[in-house]
Amino acid sequence: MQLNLTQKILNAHIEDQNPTFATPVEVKIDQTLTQDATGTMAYIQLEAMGVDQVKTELSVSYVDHNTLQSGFMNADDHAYLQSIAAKHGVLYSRVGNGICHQVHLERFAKPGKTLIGSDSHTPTAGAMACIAMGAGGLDVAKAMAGLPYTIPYPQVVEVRLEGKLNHGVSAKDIILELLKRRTVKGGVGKVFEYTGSGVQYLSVYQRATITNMGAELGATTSIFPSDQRTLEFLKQQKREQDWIELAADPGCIYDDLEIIDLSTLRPAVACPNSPDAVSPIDDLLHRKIDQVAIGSCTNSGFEDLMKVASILKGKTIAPNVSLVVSPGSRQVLIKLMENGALQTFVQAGARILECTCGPCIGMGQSPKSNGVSLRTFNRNFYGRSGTNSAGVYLVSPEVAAASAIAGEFADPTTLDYQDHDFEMVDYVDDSMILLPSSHPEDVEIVRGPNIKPLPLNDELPDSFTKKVVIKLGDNITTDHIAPAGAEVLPYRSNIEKLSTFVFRNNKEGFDQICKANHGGIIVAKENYGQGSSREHAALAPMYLGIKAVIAKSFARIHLANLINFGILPFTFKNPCDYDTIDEMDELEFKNLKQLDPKKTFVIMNLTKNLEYELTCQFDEHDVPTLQAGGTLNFIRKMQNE
Ligand code: MIC
Ligand code: SF4
Repeated sequence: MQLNLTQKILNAHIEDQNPTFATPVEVKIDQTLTQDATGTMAYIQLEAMGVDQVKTELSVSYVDHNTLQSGFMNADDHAYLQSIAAKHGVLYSRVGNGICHQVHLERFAKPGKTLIGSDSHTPTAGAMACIAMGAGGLDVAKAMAGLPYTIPYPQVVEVRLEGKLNHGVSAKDIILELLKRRTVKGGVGKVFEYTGSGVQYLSVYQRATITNMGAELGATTSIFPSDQRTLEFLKQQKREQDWIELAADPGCIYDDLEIIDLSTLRPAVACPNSPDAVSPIDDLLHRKIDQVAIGSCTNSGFEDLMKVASILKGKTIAPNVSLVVSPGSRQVLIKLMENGALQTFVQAGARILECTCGPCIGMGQSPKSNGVSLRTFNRNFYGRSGTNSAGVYLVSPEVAAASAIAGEFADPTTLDYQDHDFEMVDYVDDSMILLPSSHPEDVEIVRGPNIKPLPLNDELPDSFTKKVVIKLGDNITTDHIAPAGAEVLPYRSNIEKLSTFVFRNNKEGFDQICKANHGGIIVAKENYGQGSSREHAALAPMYLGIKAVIAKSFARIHLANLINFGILPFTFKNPCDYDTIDEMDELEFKNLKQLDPKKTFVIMNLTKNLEYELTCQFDEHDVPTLQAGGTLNFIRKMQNE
């Protein structure tokens, strides 16, 4: 049978050889990655599972998110992560070595492999023809313990790229075009597989921008074939031995088709506050800007930064603009130092930040009040930059650089600069990647006071009555649920403290409301939990006593996280029921010991005396987990039995 590339790799990693759309399949995982903001929880959970040495081919722990170290908290996390990696057979990419997705793409991703990471942009590695998916930390811990990762078998959308990008138009503009067409919820349950004559003109770095931001479609992942461009990249990384040719079989079938003629694209901009609010640059030209931030796992590779340097060369940024640049990896930074590009940045007036996520996750560089910030990043969700009143616009590195000089939205297609053929020899440097200990038994785990024990949920009772503690709209992001930023991120290993920030931009004092009402129920519209993979967006509400979320639909990773932490996810059978619920209505859930996901689940709104029919967003094999109060409780229960 002719298979597309996604089916080829997935089917080689699952038992069921005739899976149908949406049926749960267990995928064998070859590689895992974690980052520090989600990694501490993942490793605490790995410890709780009693695993000595990881069972994967490769597991890497990166430190790239929380690097401000104001206070002891970040440093406590780093020390814990370094010791736990040494003990359990995990490679450790030290702080400063680069952003996890960038480093993983450069140093470790291999065609044909499966990878899960406790970060939603793990699909970046799909640029290297692997099936790379974001997951909650607990699922990554399970994969490290040798257990498969369960996903609903996806539909595969062929994205056929035709033609060639014009000068000044970027890979970022391709993914923004797709976001415009498909929206932030258009990719749920789907893999976007890139084909067509246009693929050969895109380097691995350009492909990585596209697969990275495929996460914003809500997609399971995105993937490119492994071809001569892949080999070229692997040669630059001195690992051509990892190359195999890999593509879809000719004549294979896809579930859906999207055609993009690259030669017709213009530079694009995602306007506040959603990556799918896409407009052509032409609609924004000459509007004044205040800040430009270049970097993040989307656009911080060698080529992107060389294009930026080429645009900035000999120029100075406009007086009204603050420009920051964060290179994606230390080896890229070293190369930029050697070839003079770094000097160009500094001479132009840029401030050079660490090779970390930095402003992308609100770790500094918040714009001024009502500021206009152009960022080469992937997310512009409300509040994420740290300034709620600011407007964050997502753009390509070319638009960012051109606009930094002009002081207003500017069109790079009219500028003369080098946009390809950058010299990329001898830039591999793994000296900040630590190998695990050869004497793991001697390694002491370092547990500073910021590493708190993981809170556990109670068993699910047979019935409960709880109030609706918050009623929300569409596309609620994990940045709404469990915000990030410099003030909050230090508490990722301290759920009690973290829970005080839940929904702080939606409802002041949400944690107190939950406490006063002994927990509660969350009600929302479409695509609840979009964005990050952070399981904290389930864990912190669980800690506050949230028992169920009733929404019109869910984002994939967050749904899995809710189940993992024993929070019941339901959708409305009749979506209009949403309109009849108000905050503080009392909902009654009964017969949870007989939970049958194939049947409609009926609850009562006691306040309004109304009955609602709900559809379970879990299947039979999730029921014991939910009844036990989450995956860890369930594993413990099994171990005791
Ligand atoms: C993000 O981009 O939102 C993050 C921060 O990288 C998250 C992970 C986290 O919250 O730690 C993600 O994308 O999963
Ligand atoms: Fe880091 Fe931003 Fe990428 Fe998330 S999206 S991994 S915060 S650079």
